[in-house]
Amino acid sequence: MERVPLERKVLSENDKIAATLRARFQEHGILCLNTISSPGSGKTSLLERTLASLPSHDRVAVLTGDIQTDNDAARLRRFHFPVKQITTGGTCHLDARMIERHLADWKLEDLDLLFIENVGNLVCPSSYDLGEAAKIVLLSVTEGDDKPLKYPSIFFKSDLLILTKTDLLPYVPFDIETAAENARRIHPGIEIVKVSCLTGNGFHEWLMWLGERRRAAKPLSPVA
Ligand SMILES: Nc1nc2c(ncn2[C@@H]2O[C@H](COP(=O)(O)OP(=O)(O)O)[C@@H](O)[C@H]2O)c(=O)[nH]1
Ligand SMILES: [Mg+2]
Repeated sequence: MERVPLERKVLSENDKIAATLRARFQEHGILCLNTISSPGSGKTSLLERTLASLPSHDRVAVLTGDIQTDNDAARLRRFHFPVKQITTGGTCHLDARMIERHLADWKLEDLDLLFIENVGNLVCPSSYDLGEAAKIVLLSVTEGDDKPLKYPSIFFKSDLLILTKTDLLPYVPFDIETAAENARRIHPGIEIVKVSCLTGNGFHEWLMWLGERRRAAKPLSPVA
């Protein structure tokens, strides 16, 4: 019985920090995207291929969360953009304070795009606002097309669903249209792209979505 008020307090404290972060991101015209999925759905792979596609002068950074190891930061640093690992030491999600702390020595005026890779988990990260402009949920074709119905919260809260590992479709009983329908039953307006990080299929659609969101995040420049 004591649990509910305590959870509310933690979440409302998180919401306050997240609101401050969101205001700072907006002030600097930074698009912040929070990527969420089960462990192994391909978050780091998506970010690797995305970073590889961006020009080296692009003002992009990544915060990547895991319970242990800085393996993902090491993978992502190969692309020469600023990357920091957030190691939670057991916590199954990132929270806004972790984001605030790890941003402390980056100059926000040097950034246009911030990717957050959340800890692999389809449940807990959905409750923690990180100040992002949008949550992106990834679901790989090896996880089952029923998952949007089983874990509705994250599908409801995400602007975009990325169905990943589509190169494996010939080998697994996963109906991609059923997965999309299930996601739309939970969140009728959710946008959906289908990608393979192995072959690059669908990357054009993902990069188009990203480009549109980046343009929308920039304040209009004054007309001369
Ligand atoms: N076949 C296939 N494997 C993939 C794809 N994307 C990622 N993987 C593999 O899936 C595993 C987990 O990927 P990773 O990016 O680490 O997932 P994360 O835990 O969500 O960050 C790795 O072995 C990747 O090589 C894909 O599009 N196709
Ligand atoms: Mg990862």
